[in-house]
Amino acid sequence: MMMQPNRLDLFARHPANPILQASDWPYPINSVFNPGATVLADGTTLLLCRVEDRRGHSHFCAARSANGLDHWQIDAHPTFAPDPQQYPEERWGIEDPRITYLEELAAYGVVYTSYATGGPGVSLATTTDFKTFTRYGVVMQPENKDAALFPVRINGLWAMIHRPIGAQGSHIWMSLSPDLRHWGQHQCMLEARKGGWWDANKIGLSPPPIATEEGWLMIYHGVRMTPGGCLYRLGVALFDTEHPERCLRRGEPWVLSPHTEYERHGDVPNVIFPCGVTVLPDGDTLHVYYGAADSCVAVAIGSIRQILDWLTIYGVAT
Ligand code: BMA
Repeated sequence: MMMQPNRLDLFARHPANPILQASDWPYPINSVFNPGATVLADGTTLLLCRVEDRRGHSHFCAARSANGLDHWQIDAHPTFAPDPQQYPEERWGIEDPRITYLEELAAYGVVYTSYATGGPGVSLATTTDFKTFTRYGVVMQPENKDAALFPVRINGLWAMIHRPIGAQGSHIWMSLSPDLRHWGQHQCMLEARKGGWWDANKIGLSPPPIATEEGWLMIYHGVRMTPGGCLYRLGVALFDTEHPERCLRRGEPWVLSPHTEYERHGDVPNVIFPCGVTVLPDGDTLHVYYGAADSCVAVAIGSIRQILDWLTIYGVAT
């Protein structure tokens, strides 16, 4: 493969990063990271942030901004908190929300990690206003995480991407459902590579899949285990619109790697972990919202067109 180093950087970090941190919060917290993202009907960007308290448990708190970059209005109290009485799977908190607008239901689907004695599982809730939420409970039992819904039914069925933990590596899977409650027809979408690759052994979905003219664009994370700890980096892959279990192209190099001070230092160093992406009104510009070092929130700007072009050069058909 011919490398063109100047074309490897697909995302530009916003100069105001980190855009949200614990000191911005209206109540005492340890850290804020891994936000889900969506654009509301009035154009406001909403981040549903994972907030960790000083017990080490997480809940979600919404932050809203007109331009998705600054002047964030943060809810005065937790927006969506664990409910361990009725949902024991949330006993140790809820983490890493991923938001998808479901036009058919005129509601947002929020898929998140629920954490308790059984390990991390995947739970689902819906909301129309990010004030009240309807819980569906656990939709993928432990150990499983890194899940998000597709915005539309695929061949008549809802579809969800998730990441079960496997003895032979942790790969990205897809499942189908008639009603968002009963899930089946499980298929592996993307396998972790092996050996010396940046995405060997353990990968997971980052933000929900993005609809493009050429297929579903997936931004995923690869975890490299090193003697100095784990490195969380991002890669991209493209999947067939009608059959999203079919990967069309997969990038070989990573596209974003921990580099700045706020990504390299924090509660968990060397982590870039996006759970949210928004597409700007031009239909091309992406705001990728990520947790940096499990401590704060940052945004990287990208272009769908550039990523698709890049995949034709640096991607391989699978
Ligand atoms: C993953 C998830 C993320 C976290 C990352 C790095 O397994 O638990 O919530 O940001 O590890 O610690």
